[in-house]
Amino acid sequence: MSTATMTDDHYRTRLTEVMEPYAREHPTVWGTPDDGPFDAEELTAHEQRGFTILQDFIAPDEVMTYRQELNRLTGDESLREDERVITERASGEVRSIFAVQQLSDLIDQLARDPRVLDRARQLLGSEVYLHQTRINYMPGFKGSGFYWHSDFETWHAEDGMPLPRAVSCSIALTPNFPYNGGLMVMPGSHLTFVPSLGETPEDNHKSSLKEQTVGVPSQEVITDMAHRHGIDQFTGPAGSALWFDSNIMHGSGNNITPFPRSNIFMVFNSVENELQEPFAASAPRPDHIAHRDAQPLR
Ligand code: 6CS
Ligand code: FE
Repeated sequence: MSTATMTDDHYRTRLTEVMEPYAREHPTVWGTPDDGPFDAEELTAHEQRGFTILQDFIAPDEVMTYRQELNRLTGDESLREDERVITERASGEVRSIFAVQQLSDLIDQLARDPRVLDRARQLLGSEVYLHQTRINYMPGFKGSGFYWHSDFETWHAEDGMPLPRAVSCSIALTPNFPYNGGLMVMPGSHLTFVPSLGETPEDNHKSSLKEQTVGVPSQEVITDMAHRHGIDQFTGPAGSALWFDSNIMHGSGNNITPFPRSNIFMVFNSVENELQEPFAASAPRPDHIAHRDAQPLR
């Protein structure tokens, strides 16, 4: 029996010298076809590709309800100074709202909806809790994107997430076109962990959520991965859902079109993977970015 403990650092990153990417040690799919709505073929595809797109995941009337909820939240001036609201550097428009289930009962219920919760439990093979939720607005004309990154690299380094046993569900509330800042993913890239160079600055989250510069892979690594894996894009009508592994390499471009690209992101973590001390940062990030109480979501 190995003496490995949850605090062992299986995914060292934010190093002082270059370390080559290496194979992920842990599964992508932790559950079985009997554990939830995904069948054996879908689970195999998710294990290999690192993401799954479900068209018509929520109905058009539900989309309208959540769109109205987003408008209510962006229209609520009292929220502007709330630490959960991140604004665009250039325009000052709302870029993201974190821990949005605390601000919206509708979104709190969506995270507990069996269509969502049963799939998260199946992929992670356990009870789950919300590690992070956010709404990305990606407004028209001035929406700025997110450079290539692995979410898990940040969640491991800055939040103390031990293993890549977390999954994100992104639900499109506006049509995701190829040209309005749609999420790009490298299929299969989740099977490689890319250690990054450079220590985490104090209070990094105060800048990284506007533009991430620490923890991002080198251009050489991105070039190699893009050639090996290719790049897919999450496009589809409002109501589509993208389930993607915590370690998949992804990013999005700017949005200079008039068409906003608004999504709800819900990040589920296994209750068996609860946050420890950050593996590469001096202090944990605030709870609204990385929830630290791993009570099973019901
Ligand atoms: O740092 C984070 O937790 C957030 N940053 C990005 C770019 N994606 C994942 C996550 O929402
Ligand atoms: Fe991300």
